[in-house]
Parts: sequence; C-alpha cells; structure tokens
Amino acid sequence: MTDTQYLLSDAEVARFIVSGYHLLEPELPAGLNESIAQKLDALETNPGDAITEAVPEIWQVLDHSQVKGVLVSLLGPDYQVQSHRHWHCKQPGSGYMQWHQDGLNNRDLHLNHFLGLYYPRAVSAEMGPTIIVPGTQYRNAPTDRMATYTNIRGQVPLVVKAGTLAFTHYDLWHGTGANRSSVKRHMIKFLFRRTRPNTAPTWNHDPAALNNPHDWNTRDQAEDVNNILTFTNPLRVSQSDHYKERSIRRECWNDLMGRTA
Ligand SMILES: O=C(O)CCC(=O)C(=O)O
Repeated sequence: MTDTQYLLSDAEVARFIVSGYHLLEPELPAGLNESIAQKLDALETNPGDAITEAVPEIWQVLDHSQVKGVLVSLLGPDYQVQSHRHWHCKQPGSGYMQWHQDGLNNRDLHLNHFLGLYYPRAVSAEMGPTIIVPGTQYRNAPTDRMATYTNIRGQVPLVVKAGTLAFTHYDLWHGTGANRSSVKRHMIKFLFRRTRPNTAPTWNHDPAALNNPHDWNTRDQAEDVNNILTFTNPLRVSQSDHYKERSIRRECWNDLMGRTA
C-alpha cells in the first residue's frame, strides 16, 4: 500500500502529460548516493541489466516511498520495474550524444511505460548532463533527421543534485552534453511499465479541481488541470501544432482517469 502523502497531485500528473517529465529529489538515507557512486566508479566493465546485482543498494532507491508514489500515480499500483536497465557512465572527455527518442516510434499516446533516470552524483553543466526537450514526446521524427538538429529551443539540461530521479516519457527527445569535467557522470536508466489500464485515478485526485474555466490571463502559469492541459506550451509552437497536442493530452488524461477502460 503506497502512502498517499507521496502520490502526485492532479496538476503534477497534468504537467507530466504536457511536458513529458517529472523530477524527484527523494530523501534517501544519508550516504546512499555516495556509496552507489563510489561503487560505480570502481566498476571495470558495464554489467548491463545486472547493474542491480553489481550494486544492490540501487534497490533502496527504487523501493523508496517517494519513488513509489510517482510510479503508482502514473502507472497504477501494479506497475512493473522491467528487467532491462542500463548504467550510463559519461567518462571525462567524452563527447555529446545526439538527439534521439528511445521509444519505438509507434506513438503510444497512452501512458503505459516511461523511463526513470537516477543520478547518484550531482551533475553540473560541464559533466555531460542528459538534455531533454520538454513537450516533444508526441512528435515523431526519424532519428537520422533528428540527429542533424542542433540547439533546440526549450531544451533543459538535467543539472541535478545527487540522488535526483528524472521520470521521462518514453518518446521524449533527449541527448547529452559533452563531459568537459574530470569527474565520471553516472546515470542509471530504468524502464517502468503499466500492467493494467486505470479504472480510476491512482494519484491524489480532487474531483472539485477539474473544471476550472479557461483563464486567458494566466495561460501557461496555470496551476489547475484544465488550464495546464489547454495552455501549457513548452516548445512555444504555433496554434496549428498546439491544437493537435491538446487533443492528445486530453486523450491521455481521460485514459488515466479511467474513462476509456
Ligand atoms: O547518458 C545520458 O544521459 C543519456 C542516455 C540516453 O540518451 C539513453 O539512454 O537513451
């Protein structure tokens, strides 16, 4: 049973649908991040999926109540931690990674799986942060074309504190900066999956907060579901693109509410 205090709010779920990411800084036990980072520093080869056997303390992160709160909120109480996972170590002096999407480009418009990126060591701008482009998760682009894009407007480098988790939509465009520091940058990527459709909201839902009228004055400073889904525009796209995204957002929200089950 997940402690309801750690579940997301309506606004946080709506923002995930719109922007395709959610950052969490869980209150992990003292020394845990440092100990994981030091064990990663000492690994001579990449164990692939067996990274959790090589560094079993990583389970304490995945099992933390605040982490579970996000996963239950977005994937339901029976979510699955998939067996594939990968340690991404960006060595000092390594170059940038080009823009790409991890998903299969099958445009799954419902929220059935996503990634969790765990950073046991603080990441500075010089250390080759993951760079995401919020709002790109509903846009398909051939990877070879995307690789030619350079400085995309709206990109967000994940310059984060030690212990941060970034939950990112499976189709969110992302890449990395180059590591110009002398420190190894660690990130462990996990995949999480829904096992059954929602029949009701699985987060801290307040039915009274759903139907606020459109407020054209606050627009993307909106704090409520209706206005967040309608007005938020992280990519600053034109209306002709934005109205297509709005309909996808609504479909995704209705699915999470259990209305299409
Ligand atoms: O190392 C990173 O920060 C990003 C890795 C990545 O792009 C990926 O796993 O698809």
